[in-house]
Amino acid sequence: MSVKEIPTKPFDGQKPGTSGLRKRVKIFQQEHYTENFVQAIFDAIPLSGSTLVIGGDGRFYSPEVVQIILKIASANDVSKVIIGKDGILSTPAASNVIRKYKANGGILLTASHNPGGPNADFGIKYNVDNGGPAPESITEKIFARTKTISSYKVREALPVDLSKLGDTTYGPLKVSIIDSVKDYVELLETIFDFGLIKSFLTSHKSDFKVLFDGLHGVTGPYARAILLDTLSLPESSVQNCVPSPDFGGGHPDPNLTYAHSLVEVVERDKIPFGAASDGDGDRNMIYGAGAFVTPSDSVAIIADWAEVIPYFKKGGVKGLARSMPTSAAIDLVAKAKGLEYFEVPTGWKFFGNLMDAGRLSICGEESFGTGSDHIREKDGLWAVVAWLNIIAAANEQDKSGKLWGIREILNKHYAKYGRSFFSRYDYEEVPSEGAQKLVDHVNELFKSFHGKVYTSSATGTSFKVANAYNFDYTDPIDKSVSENQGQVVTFSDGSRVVWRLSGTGSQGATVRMYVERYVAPNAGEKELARDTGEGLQALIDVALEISNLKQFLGREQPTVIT
Ligand code: VG1
Ligand code: CO
Repeated sequence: MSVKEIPTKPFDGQKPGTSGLRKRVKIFQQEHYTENFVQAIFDAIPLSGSTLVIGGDGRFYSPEVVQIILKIASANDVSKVIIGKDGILSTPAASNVIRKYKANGGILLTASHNPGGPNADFGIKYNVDNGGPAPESITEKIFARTKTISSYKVREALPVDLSKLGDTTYGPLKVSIIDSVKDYVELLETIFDFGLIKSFLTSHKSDFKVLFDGLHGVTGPYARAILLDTLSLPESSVQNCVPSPDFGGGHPDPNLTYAHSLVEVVERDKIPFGAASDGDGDRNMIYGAGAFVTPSDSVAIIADWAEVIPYFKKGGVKGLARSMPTSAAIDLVAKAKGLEYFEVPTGWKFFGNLMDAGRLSICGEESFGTGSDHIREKDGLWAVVAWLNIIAAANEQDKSGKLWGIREILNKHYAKYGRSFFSRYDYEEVPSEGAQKLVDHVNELFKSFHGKVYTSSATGTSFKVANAYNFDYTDPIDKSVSENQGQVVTFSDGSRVVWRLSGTGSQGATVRMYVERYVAPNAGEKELARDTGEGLQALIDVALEISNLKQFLGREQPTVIT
């Protein structure tokens, strides 16, 4: 079993985006393509003698890629790999395994919420020893290496049977196949008050039903273990919880558009608590009958209620954070509690340094990502159980017998802090040229923007520009700088519009437009309870008009509205 050196040539475009390298499966299947990228990881990061974790969402082409990684890892003198059974580990579970077993890093095979299957997407992401996504300094090194690579190393041995738990070898490489779910469930048991949640759910079997939709992604087995085995909920509390390599042909993204399987059943059966997660298990949507929680509100509410969660009660809350486009709802909680808070660029990798430095406990992104410093990835099921914990605690606190559900928690929050109406318009897979023209146009406007007044023709509401800038970020811990992370316009009433190009698409360009308008608690119940689309209509009109977006992108309507 000698090491062979295989000659190769660089491929264009192996640049990891917001969250790893994501391309069509067909691209990864080209001869040498996957091998090049994996070897570039080993060339960019010293991993000889190290322990690596391998896992993923089980999407189409994953089993083949696990065997490719074994060949290359073995030839590059990696000493041990820990693999989730059948190559499966949700993204949060992989982060936990890296931390728990003190591995040097991990390779995650996922394209998250992007569809899977032979004609859809695959992805490879490298995580570092804190369990989080590699920072830009490392992904840039990997990308640089992909541009000069001329050969990769392999050692051929018999393929490892990924379905058999236990220890084996691949040449000199030690291989350990572990249960995909067990460590993760044990982790959540140290965080939440499962006793309280269980007793609440058991005593409200008839008036507080729960429905979790795995969207055929990786979370199915995790959700079953937590909701059915640990919390004793009935089988009818989960749906689409058998992971499939093409996610049942669907788009495993928990939002109101793609998670319609959940929305329909929740509304039809009037289910008070519904939730869904994405393909790799790091995203979540909380949605009960007539009550949708925006991710920006969700993280603010979890932060506000943190002390009912044993993990935070014991360890305290060190600081809060959100990605730049996320609404400022969490900032208000931080101010009220006297906590430090941060605004970082889009992508979970920007939270890691703050957590490692002990300055951040709870954070989130508007893109249905919520999490804490228990690991270094966002965590879909963590957020679901956090909400159950909060609801159980709210019911325990209120002795009047009133039933607290999602709506009651939301209303209480708005009455105390006001409400940040928030929406995101996505224009997916538009021509890259049009997207660039839009960016250039907005930059041009920025030069003479201050003080300009824009009026929505539909509603007559006016907005006066207060500030306009490109968002640049300097990491408070390592001082690394990330420039041009989105174009921001703020208005004198505190409203805000952001335009950003996505870094996770696999084809063309995707433009995201984020709009936010704050309404103070004294605006009254009626104003606070308005429909999101209605509350934001005037601002959206103005945002579309000033950016000339429809003309540049050639699209009348966004692909997705969240
Ligand atoms: C999107 C989201 C971002 C998220 C990223 C990865 O990135 O906007 O908030 O961190 O996806 O999520 P972009 O660059 O396309 O806007 V996941 O669930 O794909 O790991
Ligand atoms: Co994901």
